[in-house]
Amino acid sequence: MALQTACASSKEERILPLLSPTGRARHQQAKRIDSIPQHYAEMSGEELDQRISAARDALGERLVILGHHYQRDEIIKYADFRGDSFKLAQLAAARPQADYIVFCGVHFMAESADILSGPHQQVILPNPAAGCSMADMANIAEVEECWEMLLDILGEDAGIIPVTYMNSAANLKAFCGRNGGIVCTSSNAPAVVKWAFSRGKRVLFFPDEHLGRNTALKYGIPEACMFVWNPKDPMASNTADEEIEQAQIILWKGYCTTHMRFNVQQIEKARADYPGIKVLVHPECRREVVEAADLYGSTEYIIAQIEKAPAGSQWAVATEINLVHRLAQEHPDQFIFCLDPVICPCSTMYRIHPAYLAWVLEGLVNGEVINQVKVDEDTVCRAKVALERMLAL
Ligand code: CIZ
Repeated sequence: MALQTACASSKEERILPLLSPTGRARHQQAKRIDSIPQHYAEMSGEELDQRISAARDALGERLVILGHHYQRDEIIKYADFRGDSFKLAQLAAARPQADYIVFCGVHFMAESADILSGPHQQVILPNPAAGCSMADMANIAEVEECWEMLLDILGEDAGIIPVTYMNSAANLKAFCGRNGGIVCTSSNAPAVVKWAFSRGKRVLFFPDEHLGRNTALKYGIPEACMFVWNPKDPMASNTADEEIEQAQIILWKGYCTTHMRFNVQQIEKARADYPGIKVLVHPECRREVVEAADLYGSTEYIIAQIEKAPAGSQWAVATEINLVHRLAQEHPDQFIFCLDPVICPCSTMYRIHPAYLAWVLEGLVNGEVINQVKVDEDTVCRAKVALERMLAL
């Protein structure tokens, strides 16, 4: 896919001001409001169903509804397409006839769809409070501060390549675009890290420490050459100059609350209860969980493994519960369960309730765009640079 990359100033800017505590506060994530007209909140499931279906019919081809794999069934049933964040953003771009892209997922995903979609398309996130706790663990002020401190410690020929996970705000993708960096997904992280090391001496990987570590280990970097950067205590890194100098990869201390729930004891129990079972986990899980599993990979990889497995296969899966339940329903000839018996759904994905979907769709029918996600032009342009580097791999 060819992306437009002529930004206002194409020059890569590496030096950024070190932000004062007030500067940091100014750059904090804007609070996203979770509000809905009372009468929608009080509607029955049947009424919401009828209203959503009627609004979809009325909007026809002008509307595309995208549903992330982690969405609940009551939402997924309305999705024209299902996928991971990146696949959905690409699908949005491939539907130019749709004026409205209603993204049933979380905020960074709607931003990515806005970046990749056409200028005539409007992206809507039914509930703006559906953020991603991991994405919110890195904000632009903290990343700029970290960058500046690393350059101070390592000097101007530090050779650091910033790599941001798809699960990050648009302004962090733009940061990578203007600092020689790149975006990765959980599917292509190994190829992205290889690309980064072909251009620089070190990688700054954010916001997921675990995806970064698991990918670096696969690439052959030992744990001793990794440094964990704590954005909540950046000054602590000032006393770690030597460790930073020796580090090949600097891992941002961020994590996915859902994938952090899985542990090795659960794997041992699954194997004891069901001898021969295959354990399939997501790379956002901790290192020891990934190492103890039979297979690991992105959401799309997990789905592909189960889709191609023969009847009678048994799987203990470590990822979001809605996806695991749906896989079990769609493959009744296989035995599939979630490795954590008491897991809750991803709480931010869960904020997309049918009441919000009905509200925004009826708004569109009445000519009102509610809860639009719009990324400013300069950010779009620079984020596309980082995305284009990834797409070229
Ligand atoms: O990017 C996504 O959609 C997520 C949350 C994970 C994955 O592995 O695809």
